[in-house]
Amino acid sequence: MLTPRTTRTRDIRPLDGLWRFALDGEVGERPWATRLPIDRLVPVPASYNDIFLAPEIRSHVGVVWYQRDVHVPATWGGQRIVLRFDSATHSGTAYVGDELVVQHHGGFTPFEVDITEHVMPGEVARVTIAIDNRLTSETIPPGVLVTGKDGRDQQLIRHDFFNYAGLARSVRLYTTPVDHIRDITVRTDVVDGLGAVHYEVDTSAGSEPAVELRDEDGRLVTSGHGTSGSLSVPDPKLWEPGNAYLYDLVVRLGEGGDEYTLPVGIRTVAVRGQQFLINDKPFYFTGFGKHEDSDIRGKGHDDTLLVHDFELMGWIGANSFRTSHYPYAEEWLEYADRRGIVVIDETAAVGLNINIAAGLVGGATQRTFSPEAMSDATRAAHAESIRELIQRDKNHPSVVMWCIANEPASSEEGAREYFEPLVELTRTLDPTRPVTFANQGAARFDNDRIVDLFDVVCLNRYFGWYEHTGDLAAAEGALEEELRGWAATHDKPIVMTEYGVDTLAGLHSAHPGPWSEEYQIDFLEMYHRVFDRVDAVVGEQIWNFADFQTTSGVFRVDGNKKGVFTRNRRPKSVARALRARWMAMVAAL
Ligand code: GCB
Repeated sequence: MLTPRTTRTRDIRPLDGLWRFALDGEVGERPWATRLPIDRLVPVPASYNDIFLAPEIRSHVGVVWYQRDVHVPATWGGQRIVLRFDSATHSGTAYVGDELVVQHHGGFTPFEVDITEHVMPGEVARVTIAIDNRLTSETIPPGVLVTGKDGRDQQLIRHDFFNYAGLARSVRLYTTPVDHIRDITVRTDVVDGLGAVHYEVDTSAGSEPAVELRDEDGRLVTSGHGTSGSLSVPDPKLWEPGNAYLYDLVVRLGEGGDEYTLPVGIRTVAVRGQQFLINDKPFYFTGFGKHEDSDIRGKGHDDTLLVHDFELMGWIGANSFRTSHYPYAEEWLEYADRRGIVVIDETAAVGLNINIAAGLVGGATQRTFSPEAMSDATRAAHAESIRELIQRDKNHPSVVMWCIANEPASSEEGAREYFEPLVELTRTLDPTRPVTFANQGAARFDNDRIVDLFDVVCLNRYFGWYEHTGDLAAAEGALEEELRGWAATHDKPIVMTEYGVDTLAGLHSAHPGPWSEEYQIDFLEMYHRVFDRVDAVVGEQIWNFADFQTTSGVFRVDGNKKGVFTRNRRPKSVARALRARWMAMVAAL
């Protein structure tokens, strides 16, 4: 499945804007077959939750309906017409007119359907989609549905971010010729200074494509023929962190046939001993775990926020981020490709651990990997989420590693049996990128059961916050002991993919204690001292780039406040200290 682009042979009609909107209980039997009332409109792209004031919308559990009419251009006759949703969180069932045309599960990856038979160029078509936000043990991320004493459905989630839902990314109609390019896969390599672009083209009718590689000035570098092949690039300009270079791979099906242009960055990624190599050079990750999250929009994609977040990352000296805890809108990767920002790309498999709370506050534990919790059905959904992530993101040079889960119960019985086939699947789908998962504190170097299956040790640690709260001296000892333990037992690079403290912007203290801006500074300084003493540490990604919304609870005051920036992107005091460290690292390169 290719990202929709306009080319000589392809056109796009965006369906973003205001759609009619209703909760399931507000409509009759077959809402797609009627016109929904126009008294409530919802913007797309946006999560619907925070837009309206009615609590029954914000905390709705179940199905909502989106609908709009679209004029199919009269000029589109003879073309193949495709309806594409960049995401529907967490599952979508779409109708065109009275017909069900596509269903999709998984809230963070795209789906599309050929609707040529369902629409008439020059006429108006009615597009309706039912979106279900419910999470169960058979979805990724998993959740639990319970019925409250008042008879209402309640959604329990196992992750620390608000369960935003709806059409948070773009919706489009687009065309291709009938005989069209279905997919392109590229892999790049550099051998003895010679670049190689290996390509595979999947076409609908088996026609022979012609391919051209053009440089950033549009000059032809080299060309080839056929559904697969290798293009040699003498003196390649490499895609490098902080210094991106993108070629264009132009694919054509014969004279006047379908045409598609794919940006291609030539680079290599490898893990050697305790080093992470990009283009054969040791790479040190600086940056953040992020969220797609902002006021009012929830997880709604917004190019303004995208560009501003990259500006802030550039200002502070971040060279990377992790798409915690789900695949982000593809615009994030396209922009990272252009800006030379390195991405650890994560599935939505967050919360495969039913004992985290018990671990923090004490209490009875149960088996996570069992038919009652994370079962074979969970794993099947997890496998699908890996397939869809790699299918969508395989061609992005910015993506240097797949992260297939966040904080699973990796020290528990059953973890290995659960993960082994998933790691194998990931490697089969993409043999070129390292694979990792983000490890949770209860799974240490001496009791984790799965790390050896992976290439890089990614650790999420909160010494000084959830443990040794307020005692940075004790936290420093514990952190160093753990890092040295991992380094001694595993010949793999270590990236700290989470470390951070809730910090209330504006709270200052001469006795730097938790929640104050001073404590955030001292906490990060301490971690950085330790990282600098342990050679196997090849990266630091702070939790979190910005404050973000969560479910209400005694642990959270209007969301998680571990941001280096506030939710509306104002820097906390720590930002300058961080900038000084990361800029000095850039200067030393
Ligand atoms: C974690 C999770 C992240 C949370 C964070 C926290 O370990 O991976 O989703 O938001 O801790 O702040 O507790």
